[in-house]
Amino acid sequence: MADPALWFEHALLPDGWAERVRIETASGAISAIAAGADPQAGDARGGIAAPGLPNLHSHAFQRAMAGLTELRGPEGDSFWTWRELMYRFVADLTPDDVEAIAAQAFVEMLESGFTRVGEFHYLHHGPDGRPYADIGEMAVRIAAAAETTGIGLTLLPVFYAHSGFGGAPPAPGQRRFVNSLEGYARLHEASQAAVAGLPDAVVGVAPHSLRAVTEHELRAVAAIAGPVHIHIAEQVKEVDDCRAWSGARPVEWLQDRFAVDDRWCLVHATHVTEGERCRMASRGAVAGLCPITEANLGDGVFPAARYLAEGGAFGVGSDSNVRIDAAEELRLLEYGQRLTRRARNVLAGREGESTGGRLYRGALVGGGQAVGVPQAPGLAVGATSDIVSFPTGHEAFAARSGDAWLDSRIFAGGPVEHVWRRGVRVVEDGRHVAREPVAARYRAALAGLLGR
Ligand code: NGQ
Ligand code: ZN
Repeated sequence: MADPALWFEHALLPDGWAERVRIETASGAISAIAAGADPQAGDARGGIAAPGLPNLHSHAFQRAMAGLTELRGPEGDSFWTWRELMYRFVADLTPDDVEAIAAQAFVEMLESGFTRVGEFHYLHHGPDGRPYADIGEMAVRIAAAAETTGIGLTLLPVFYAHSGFGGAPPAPGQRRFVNSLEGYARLHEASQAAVAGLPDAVVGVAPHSLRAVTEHELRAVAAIAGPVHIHIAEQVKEVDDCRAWSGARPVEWLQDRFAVDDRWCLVHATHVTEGERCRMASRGAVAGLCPITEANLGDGVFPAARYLAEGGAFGVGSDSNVRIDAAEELRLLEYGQRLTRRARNVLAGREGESTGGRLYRGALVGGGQAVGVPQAPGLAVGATSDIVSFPTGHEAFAARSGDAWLDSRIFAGGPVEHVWRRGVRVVEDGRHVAREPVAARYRAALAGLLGR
């Protein structure tokens, strides 16, 4: 069925920027693109259009603890002390809470220009560790939040079984995450059922980390179809523990045993050697970078300059959702490189290339690959009609053109104007159409949760 057409003053197409672009959508996909076109009566209009970005890695529930872990503890605050706080927070969450929090997170993602989320979903069971009557109860809630907000969902049900390398038994704080392989098969089936009502959902698999799975379990999980996402080499301690256990570093261990190809998304991969990095790039795996969370948790800095120069695929994710902002993820990705290398325009590939343009197109293509929805570096016929526009009238975009619009969006605070998902406008003038009821439900959930 044809939807109302969209008309933009400017639009990013795969081969560059075009003016006066009219886009038709049918059944959620772009069916025609005409440049140099006049708007027609009834067309929705916007300023500068580009495809929405995929958010390749999120734990939606963590949005509710954003800002609550910035208090200095007794000593040595770290990723691991943060994780203890996160485990305490997770202990009480109900399915209603999870749905309310996820909807709020998804609203904020859409408002920042993310149009699809890879939800790395591991909070499966009740507080005592027993599955809900429907083992996919929490997946149903994530799907409901996606439906409420309109965001595209790539659901990545997580397999989690151990607390450390070599199959160590899970810790009490992890009991809500844990499944046997048999349980996981049921959970995976239930996850597919949970998203069946969404028009373009994708289901992949997510072995949580090499800390949480054995080789045997990883083989079984990776044998299931769809994108494979795994946390890897995020913390130095994780690398050290992996070496103590196996003699190899995490990425190396994985690459020696699995064909880590374009099906795989290596989330963080912060601490890699040159050899590991080159192998990632040449086999086509996506580096799932989450610069805001990686900064917040004190992870370290991924060697993005060298990796991109080697042609490595990457995308960005909002991970802990401590702050949800697609442009800020890209900005911080570049700024981490600038700060450590004491240089500018590090991730642009060649003289004359815009850094923002390189980052935006790279995150579109690599992110799309990771979430199982291949994506061109611009709006293209056949692609889902997931579109973000920026307002030409805003000062941040004044007297600019082409990739300088993306640079102004990413580095200079240029805001989002509208967002369409499958051709339907879900964000108008920077605000999600369901922001009020979603936020009201979120506030009520948090009042209950933190008052409990
Ligand atoms: C998670 N988050 O699963 O939420 C993890 C922390 C872990 C990040 N790695 C827990 N950023 O890795 O064990
Ligand atoms: Zn994560």
